[in-house]
Amino acid sequence: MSELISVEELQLAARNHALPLEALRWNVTPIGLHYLLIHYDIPEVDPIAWRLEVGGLVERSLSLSLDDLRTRASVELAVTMECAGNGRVHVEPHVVSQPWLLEAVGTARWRGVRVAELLAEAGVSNGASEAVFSGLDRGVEGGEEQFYERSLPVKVLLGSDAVLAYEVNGVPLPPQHGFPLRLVVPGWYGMTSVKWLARIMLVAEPFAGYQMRHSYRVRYEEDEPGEPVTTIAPRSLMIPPGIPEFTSRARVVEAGQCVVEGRAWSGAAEIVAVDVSADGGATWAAAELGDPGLGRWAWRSWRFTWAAEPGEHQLCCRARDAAGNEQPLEPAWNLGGYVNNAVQRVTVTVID
Ligand SMILES: Nc1nc2c(c(=O)[nH]1)N[C@H]1C(S)=C(S)[C@@H](COP(=O)(O)O)O[C@H]1N2
Ligand SMILES: [Mo]
Repeated sequence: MSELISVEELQLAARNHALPLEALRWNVTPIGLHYLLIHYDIPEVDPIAWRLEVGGLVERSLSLSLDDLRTRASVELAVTMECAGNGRVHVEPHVVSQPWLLEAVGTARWRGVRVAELLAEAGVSNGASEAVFSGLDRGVEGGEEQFYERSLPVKVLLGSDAVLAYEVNGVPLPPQHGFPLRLVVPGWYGMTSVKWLARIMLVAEPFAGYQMRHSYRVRYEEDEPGEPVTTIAPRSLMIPPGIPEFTSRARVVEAGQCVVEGRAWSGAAEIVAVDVSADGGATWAAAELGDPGLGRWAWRSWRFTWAAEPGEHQLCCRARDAAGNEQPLEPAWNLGGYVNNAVQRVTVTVID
């Protein structure tokens, strides 16, 4: 975090807020505390006139009202969503975009219709390789005017728990989270979960819209295609212990037994361990994992009892998943500042 951020980045940060870290206390994030990422403007959608169009390489095109969707069989999934740019501010050299520190995450209960069921009803035609999800929000990015659009392979969708959600935490989607309907793809970084959905089109060739071809790719040079950003890499975050100083957020903790708690998640495989260090990563000890009450797609709680002795300490936490992916100690750079899941470091002053 050596370079200062600009007023333009502050403008983005003020629009797109993060989860205050103390809100990690809630297993399901109260929706107003869930992070937000909106590339363009929040559209105002008339729910009466609105339709979801399903077309392209399908046997039967569908045009569905909100009532059509709400009267179908529904599922509710607890999903931890995280922005692929989370951690961007910590990579060097500085990457200019939404300046996330570490808190672009939240867990919500999303209710809606399974994408796989809707695709089965429309009938996937031979030769359909991807589904393109189009939002109603329009803007300019990289000099290109566009609606926000992302695609997923049909095979991935049919094998996933992806839902078209019209409710979150028991209420209709708020405007900022995609009213009246959004895609939610568990385990994938947030950019996949297109908000303000208008259309799902099945296509034969990989979709080359801006958000697929240019954004959300791990690239080291402007002119290389790079690798697409897909599932969420493991991360753990702690609730900063003690009390904060207002402007610096520096933590003050009383000496003695200090219970450090947090959450951990991974899209690729389930979390199997969280380790905690109180000396900046020199030595580590295992935290105790809570039960996975919200299911596979939501974060898991953890806790660690720390014998806090007077002085300055740096607390760190590090998650590992069942596929053997572990958080690195140092951030790794790429052009977009994506997928930086380096360990969180919290400096605390312990007083007598
Ligand atoms: N239509 C549309 N969908 C979108 C976006 C957007 O700007 N427009 N942002 C994406 C990104 S980058 C993220 S991280 C998530 C954020 O979802 P949330 O704001 O509900 O937390 O929405 C995704 N879906
Ligand atoms: Mo994002």
